[in-house]
Amino acid sequence: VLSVDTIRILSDRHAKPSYLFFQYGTAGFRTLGVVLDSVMFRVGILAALRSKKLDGKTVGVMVTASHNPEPDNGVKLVDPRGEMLESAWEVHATNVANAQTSDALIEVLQNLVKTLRIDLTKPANVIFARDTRPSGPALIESLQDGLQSVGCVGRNAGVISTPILHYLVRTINAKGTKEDYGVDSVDGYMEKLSSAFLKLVKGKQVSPPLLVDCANGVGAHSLEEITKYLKGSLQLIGVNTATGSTGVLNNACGADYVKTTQRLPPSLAPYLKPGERACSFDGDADRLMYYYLDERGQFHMLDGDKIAALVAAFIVELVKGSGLEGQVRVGIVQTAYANGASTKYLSDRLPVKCVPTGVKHLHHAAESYDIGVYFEANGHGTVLFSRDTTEKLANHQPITPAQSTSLNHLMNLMQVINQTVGDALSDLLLVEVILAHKSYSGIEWDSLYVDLPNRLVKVVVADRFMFKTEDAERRLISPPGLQQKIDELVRRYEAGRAFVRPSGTEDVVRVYAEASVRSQADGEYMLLSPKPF
Ligand code: 16G
Ligand code: ZN
Repeated sequence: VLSVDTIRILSDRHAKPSYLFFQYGTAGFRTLGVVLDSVMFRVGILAALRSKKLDGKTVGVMVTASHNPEPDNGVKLVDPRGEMLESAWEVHATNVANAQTSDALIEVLQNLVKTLRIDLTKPANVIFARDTRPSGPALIESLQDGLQSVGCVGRNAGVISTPILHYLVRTINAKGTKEDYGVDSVDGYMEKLSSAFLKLVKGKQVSPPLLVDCANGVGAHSLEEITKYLKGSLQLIGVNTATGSTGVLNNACGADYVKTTQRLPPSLAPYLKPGERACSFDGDADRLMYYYLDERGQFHMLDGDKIAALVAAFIVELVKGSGLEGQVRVGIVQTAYANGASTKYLSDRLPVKCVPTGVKHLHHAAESYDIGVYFEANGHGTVLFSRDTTEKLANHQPITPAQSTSLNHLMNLMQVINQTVGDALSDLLLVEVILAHKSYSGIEWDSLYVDLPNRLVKVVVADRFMFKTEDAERRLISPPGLQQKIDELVRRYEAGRAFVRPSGTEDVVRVYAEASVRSQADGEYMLLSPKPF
């Protein structure tokens, strides 16, 4: 049974503010860091219970608010294969977080143990980490109290990026199995990525020194580490690496700034020369945005859609080159935010699926392909190789030296890619490998297709829960009549497309529009004149 007295004593020290409601959403719990104490304590308990339920497999807890402002914080659970928490448990998490008193909490927990038939005699293994936010250390202590209240010690992985935590969870659980995923340490991660990278770029001309905007977040640490392993083959120059300063995280820098403003972070302007490319991580280093200045100094963005196009085309080429065409199907997953031009480019070549926003939906859909490439336009994405495909590649007998080379490249790509979740550092290495192989500059990469001009704005409404969508968020079913109005507007514009969806992370609805001409994509938006992005 649960040691009710211990839980009560510790829970009283982490009382829930009665006026707040917490929701486990697309990004876990996320709100102001100062109100998250009770949530952290309870997530500690829940993580331990989830581990017990999964027969003692290791479960991850990541404390971060990603690209959000510095005072925000959040927490999400990571399942044993390094994936997002199973959705059924999102509801349990919400219930646990909202029990008003310690007694109410104990009751919710006891119910959970009973209905889910959790065997409390099983061990609980939890690994946890945080990003660089100032509110992090105190929140980690609350989390540890939660773990302790159910007799779980947990492993503190310190301050690391979200994708490294996902990697650690997977490696710990895969250890000693057929699906071994590497060594469960930051060094193991760096070693795995960098050694595959070095093999892939051997004898190739790699990028000149590359500026990497770390958003003043934990990605700066990853960048510093990987530099030691890259042995000068790729020079990465960190900008916005001030993780010790307050007030700078994600401030006028980082992947989200680039995507939403479609601008160069001002802090990079002194360094980036015409013709050169650079990239930005977000605050927890799971998103990556590339961009370059053309010869006239004009800014061009290479977002998640452009990364998907680059990566998918390269993988298809390698699959063909290995002699596996027809045996290994490559597919793409996007969301409604994918630029229409990218969808056209990709669907002319490959199967493309559209799913609702949120990594768990993309990841899940990508699992149905032999090799599934998924990217959100915002720069979050990765590539998944199915179990069968992994075996097929390992057992495939190439019949020519060229086939053997392609196959080797594919096997090494699998090692560079963090298959658990989007990973800015791993994606950066992946992109640089491909650019080196294709001898592409930013300009050539960009010319795979031309983005349709688009506009994304947020609109404050009285009740965003009135907005209900279907068809992977591309159409509204409520409020009644609104979709017809959108359809009428969109019909007036060439290559027009627009959708409205309620945000899962902010109290707003998002409005996206694109058309073949900039003024048209902006058109009706100007009439509405809400706040940008
Ligand atoms: C979260 C999601 C991200 C999505 C974004 C949309 C995860 C790990 N993160 O950050 O994938 O793009 O929410 O936010 O799933 P929105 O619903 O506010 O537009
Ligand atoms: Zn992030």
